[in-house]
Amino acid sequence: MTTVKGMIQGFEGDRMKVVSDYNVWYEFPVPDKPPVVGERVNIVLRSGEEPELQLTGANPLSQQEAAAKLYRYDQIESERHATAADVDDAAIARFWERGYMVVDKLLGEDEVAAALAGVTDIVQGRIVGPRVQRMKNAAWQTEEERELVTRKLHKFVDFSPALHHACFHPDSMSLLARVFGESAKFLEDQAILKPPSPDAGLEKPWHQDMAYGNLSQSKMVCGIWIALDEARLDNGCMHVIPGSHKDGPLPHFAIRDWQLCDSHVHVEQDVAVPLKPGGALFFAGLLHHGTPPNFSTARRRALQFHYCPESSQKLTPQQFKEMFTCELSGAEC
Ligand SMILES: O=C(O)CCC(=O)C(=O)O
Repeated sequence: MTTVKGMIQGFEGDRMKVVSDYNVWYEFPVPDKPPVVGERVNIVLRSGEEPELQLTGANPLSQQEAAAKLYRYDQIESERHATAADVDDAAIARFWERGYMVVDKLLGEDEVAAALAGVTDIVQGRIVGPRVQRMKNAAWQTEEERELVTRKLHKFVDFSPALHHACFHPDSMSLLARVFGESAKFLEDQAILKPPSPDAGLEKPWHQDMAYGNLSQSKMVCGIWIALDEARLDNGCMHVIPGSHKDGPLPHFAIRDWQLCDSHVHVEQDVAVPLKPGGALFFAGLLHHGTPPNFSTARRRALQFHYCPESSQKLTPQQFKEMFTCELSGAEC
């Protein structure tokens, strides 16, 4: 018999989705007294038998507690490049040193407006095809309510010319080629909306992007996070730990999300990266980063694209386990 820890990830009808610290997904029937999303659970595995779920009753850190304990708001990024054209070779070397760089104006005003129109059309169902992630049991009557329950969009670049343009922007592609020393291969598109609503504008806990299966590559992935609204300290702008990509891959755990263990995060080194609309954070796929909840009344819509060097290969499941889960290392949180 083995017992693996995990968390309640969400509900679908009368089933509950649970993800383990080994990054394996399970489904269980919802009990009479349903647990809360984020509750830590034990999954008991016996050979030849169905997995058994043990509820622990342990409440996850609240959004307020996470915002207060796991982020600081007094260290603000000051190294900034006005445009992509201002990134010289020293800045590329600095990217590899710190694991990120800021370009204050990657997209111009018209490009931001067109991207926002694309995002809104997907949220409101006027563009059909991309994946849309909403709150569980979300209901809405107005367009505004529909937006407030929508958290994430992905797989949209082939459905919106404006979003395709933002993803394959010539300035981004040439900057990525200089960062990688070879041409960039596109991996993934997302829009993360973090609405001003207590249920949907949740924290994205500290993590390394390459710990997510679709970004687990043999060479360093680079993300570009582009603010479409102003991303501020109070509405969940990006936070990073400079240089943390050099710590290498670390085990992730199913706590409030698939994330680094809270106690493994060097919160004292946290640097916040506020951005104006069109501003971008380029960051290495192993950089520790996260975003606190949106407690403001302002929207915080952002695009996030990931790329890797053309010659990179996807990690095997075994390599992924060794690098990013506690299954083989026995790491604990
Ligand atoms: O936009 C956010 O709130 C977090 C984005 C992020 O770090 C991610 O989804 O990997």
